[in-house]
Amino acid sequence: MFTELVRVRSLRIYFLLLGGVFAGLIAGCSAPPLQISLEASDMAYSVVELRAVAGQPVRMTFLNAGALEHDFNIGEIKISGFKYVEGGMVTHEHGQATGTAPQLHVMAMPGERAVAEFTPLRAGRYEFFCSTEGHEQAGMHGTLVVQ
Ligand SMILES: [Cu+2]
Repeated sequence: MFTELVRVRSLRIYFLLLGGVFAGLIAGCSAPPLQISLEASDMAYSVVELRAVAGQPVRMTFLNAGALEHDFNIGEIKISGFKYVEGGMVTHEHGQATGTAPQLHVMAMPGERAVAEFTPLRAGRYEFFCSTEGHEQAGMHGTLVVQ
């Protein structure tokens, strides 16, 4: 009776372990996030072109090395699963330069960094820009190429 209980219990633990292994395998099958980074200073981005792959998650590190407020925006892009992994602000005044809220928006306060994850869904060339007034015109823009 007691040994049977022990056997059932160890079987249950065995299946729990097996389940954990399978969950790990399934998680391992999805592509790891592509690491990209962009640094903003007053008044330039560190790169003018970023690259990603449609369907592959992107982990983007956005560092604001300037003394002014900078962000990263793409007006029209199909993405899924946007989330901040570190830092970032969900609500702040943005879109002032364009008048419409961008579909992809990552921001960091001066001297801070934000890490965001998202998955671009379609291949294409997407213009990115800083939405702080006058910054795009001053040269804070570039292209995200999704293959
Ligand atoms: Cu800016």
